[in-house]
Amino acid sequence: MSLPAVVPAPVSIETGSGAPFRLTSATTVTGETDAAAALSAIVGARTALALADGDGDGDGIELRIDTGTGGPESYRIVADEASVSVTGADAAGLFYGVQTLSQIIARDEQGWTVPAVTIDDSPRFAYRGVMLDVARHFHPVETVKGYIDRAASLKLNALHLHLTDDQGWRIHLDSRPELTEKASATSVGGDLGGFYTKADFREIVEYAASRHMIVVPEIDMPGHTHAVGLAYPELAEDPTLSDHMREIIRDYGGEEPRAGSPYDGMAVGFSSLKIHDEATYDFVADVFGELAAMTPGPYLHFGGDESLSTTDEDFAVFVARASAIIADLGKTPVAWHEAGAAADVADTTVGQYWGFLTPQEGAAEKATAFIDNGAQLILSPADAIYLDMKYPSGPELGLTWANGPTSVERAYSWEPSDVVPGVDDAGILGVEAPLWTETIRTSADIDTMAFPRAAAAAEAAWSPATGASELRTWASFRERVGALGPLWTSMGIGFHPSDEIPWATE
Ligand code: TNX
Repeated sequence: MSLPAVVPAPVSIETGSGAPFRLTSATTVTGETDAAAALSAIVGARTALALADGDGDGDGIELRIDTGTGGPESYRIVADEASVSVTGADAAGLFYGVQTLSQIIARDEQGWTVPAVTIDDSPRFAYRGVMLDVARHFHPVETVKGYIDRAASLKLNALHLHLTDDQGWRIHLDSRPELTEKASATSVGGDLGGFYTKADFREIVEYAASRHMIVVPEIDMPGHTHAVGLAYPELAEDPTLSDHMREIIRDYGGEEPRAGSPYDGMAVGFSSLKIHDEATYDFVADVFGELAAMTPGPYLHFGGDESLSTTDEDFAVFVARASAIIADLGKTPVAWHEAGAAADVADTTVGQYWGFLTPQEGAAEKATAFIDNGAQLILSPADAIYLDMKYPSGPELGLTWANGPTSVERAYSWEPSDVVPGVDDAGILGVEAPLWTETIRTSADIDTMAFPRAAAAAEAAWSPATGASELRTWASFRERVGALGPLWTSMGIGFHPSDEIPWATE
C-alpha cells in the first residue's frame, strides 16, 4: 500500500499491516479541548461527521500533550483499527498532529478511514513563514484570518505582515495618527485602501496565536516610504526618478510619483526618509515603540530593501539607528538582506534573503554579514517561493521579474542549505514565502497564487533536507500535494489546479 499523503513531508511515516480505523458518526474524541475543536472542525468540513466527546476509555481518537516526548512542535500519531492517538510534545505539536491526521483521512467503499500508521514528526527550522503585503493592496481582517488558517494547516508558524509601503500605511498608531488619516485611502491601480485599527491588529495577533503563529509586523524603511510623506512631509525626501523607474512606469502604466499625492503605481525605489534629521529617529522610535507594545512575538521588521534613492552611506547610518532602536525595545530586528551592507547593523538583526537560488550581485555577501554578526537568516529565494510570480499557465495574475514564471516544480525543487554559500542549517532561522500584492486584490487571488506553491515552501521549512528523506523529491511531492485537493476544497481553498500536479478528485 502506498504511504498516506502528508504535506509537508514528515520525518518518519510507517504503515501498519492491520485494518484502518473507521470514522463513523459514533467516533469519539477525548483530550485537549482546543485540539479537539480544531480536529472536529476539519473532520466536519471534510466528512460531514460530527465527532462526539469521548469518555477516555481508549477507543476513539485521543489528543494529548506529553511534554518530554520530543522537541518543540513535535508530535506522534499512532493509528490502528481500534484507536487513534495524537501526542504533541507541546500544544503546537498537538495542533500539527491534528493537521496531519486531517490530511490522512481517506475514503473506501465502506466509508471514512484513518489508515493504520505510525508517524513521528518535528520541524527542521524554527521559523516557518508566509508574508502578506497589505500595503500595495489592502486586505481586510477576515482575509488575513483565512490566510492564517491556510498557512497553519501547512505547519507554518509566522505571519509577516508588510504593513507599509509607498502606496499606503495600513496600521493605526496613536502616537502618529496622521499616518492612517492621510496615507491609507488608496491601493495600487486606483483601488480602495484601508488600514487596521489597533483592535483589528490585536484580533489578528490573537487569531494567529490560536493557530500557533506569531505575527511579524514590517514597517519598511528608509525607502518604500512615500506614504509617510503624505502624513509627515517634513520627514520625507522628494521622490527621485531613475531611468529604471521610468521604465517600470512605462511598462506597468500609472503616474509618476509626486510629493504630497498618493502613489498608486508599481515602481519601487523612489522614496526615502530624511536620514540626517533627528525628527526621523523620533518617528522611528514612536512607530516601533508602539508596535513593540502591540506585538507579543519577538520580531519587528524594518524593511531596508530597495532603498535605491538613499546613498550607501546614508543607508548604513539609517540601518544602524533603526536596528538599535528595535533592539533597545527588547525585540529582535529583522531586515531584508540589503541591510547586511551596513557595518553597524545591530548584531541580533535577522536577515531576510530575497535573492535568487543562485545569488547575484553581492546578495550572498550582504546575507552572510548577518551570520558573521552571530545572527541567522530567513530564506525567501525570489525565483522559487515568491508567491506573487506568475504561474507558467493559469491565472493572469502576478509578476515575472524573479526569473518568472515560476512553476510548482521550481517552487519545490531547492534545498535551503544550498542557497547562500557557506550558510548551512545552523545559520538558517527558517524559510518564508512572501506574497507581494501589486496585482493581487482579493482573497481568491491570494488562494490561487499561494496554493499549491506555499505547500512547497512549507516543505522546505518543515521537512528533512533533500537527500535525507525519500519523500523529499518532486515526484513524491506532486503526488502528495495532489492528494490534498479534496481536503483543500473542503477548507474553501481556491487553489490553482496546476497541470503539473495529479489532483485527486476524492
Ligand atoms: C521586490 S522583494 C520587492 C517588493 C516588490 C516585489 C514584487 C523585496 C524585498 N522588495 O517591493 O513588491 O519585488 O515581486
